[in-house]
Amino acid sequence: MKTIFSPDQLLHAPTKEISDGQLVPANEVPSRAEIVLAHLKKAQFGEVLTPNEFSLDPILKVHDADYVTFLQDFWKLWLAEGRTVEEVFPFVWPVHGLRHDIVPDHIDGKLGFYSFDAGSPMGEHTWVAARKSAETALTGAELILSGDNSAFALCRPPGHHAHRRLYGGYCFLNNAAIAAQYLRDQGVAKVTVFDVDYHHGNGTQAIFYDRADVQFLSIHADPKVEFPYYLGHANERGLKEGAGYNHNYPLPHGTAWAQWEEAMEDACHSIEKFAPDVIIVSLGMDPYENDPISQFKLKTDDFTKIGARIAKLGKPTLFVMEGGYAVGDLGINCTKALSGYLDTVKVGS
Ligand code: Q9C
Ligand code: ZN
Repeated sequence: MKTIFSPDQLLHAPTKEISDGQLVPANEVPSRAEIVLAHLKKAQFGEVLTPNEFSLDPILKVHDADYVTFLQDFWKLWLAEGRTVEEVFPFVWPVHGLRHDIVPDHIDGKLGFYSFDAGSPMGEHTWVAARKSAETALTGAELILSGDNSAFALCRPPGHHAHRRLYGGYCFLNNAAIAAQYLRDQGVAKVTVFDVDYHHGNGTQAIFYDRADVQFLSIHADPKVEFPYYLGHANERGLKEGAGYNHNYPLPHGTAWAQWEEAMEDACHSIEKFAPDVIIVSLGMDPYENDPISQFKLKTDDFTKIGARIAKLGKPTLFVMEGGYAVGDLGINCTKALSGYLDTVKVGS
């Protein structure tokens, strides 16, 4: 299995985030990607390619043009306002009853308009890194199109929380959604996005919610008690043509393998029924028992089992990295998921 990664993805390097009422050290840091890369190399997992270059078109198929322009320009606007702080945070949002139809000119108004949390630091290089991360996913999609049975897009910053016109949850561009849409536009009829990150993939769900050509399934902590709080409930089943193509598995804090696996079995049956041409896995390693921001209890070997079960679905599969913040164990957990997949595919064929 080939891995795709660009060193430019390391340029987004937040040092702190807002959480629990204070500035705390950032969780979504460059070393996450470096440790995954180091472990894949150590395991002699396969070639590591840098992403191909793409025009903005495939990104603009998923994200609104004004949002992409904001991501490209916010640093300039921040500096123009005389700000010297290197990390950019919103502090006011157009929530219930406030207007959504006029985009403010001021940087602080724009930051709140285009975000849904205060926990996603941005800086000078965030756009470059996010764009490369999306191109990493797109290159993975190209590998699948050219006949590879699987690929690993080592995306960072992650993507699954980003909506068409909103950033949040450390995510700016929805890498998995951009890859799914690209596959559709290249003639792939049916795509499944299977999200195993600890957090609900609210952005991916919202992007495909009224569509029957992209199935979305997510196993995650119950939004009643976990970020992103306002999406990810079991009764969100899709709208219009998309009705029946969205599946959420909210699970309680403390969930360990047996309960997680039960949800995965159900999800896999729905995937089999949908019979996608390609599966994209939003691969978060944060269901891990030692993850600093998660309250699930998966163990390292459980990631092997996740990969193996996905392999049994028997479809070309693009793995797209999402979360996972136990940096010390992130490399091994990720490698386990991917080798669990690959070893099972090999036995099967
Ligand atoms: N006190 C992803 O895994 N807030 N994003 C955490 C902890 C946001 C996670 C606060 C977590 C976002 C891609
Ligand atoms: Zn997560």
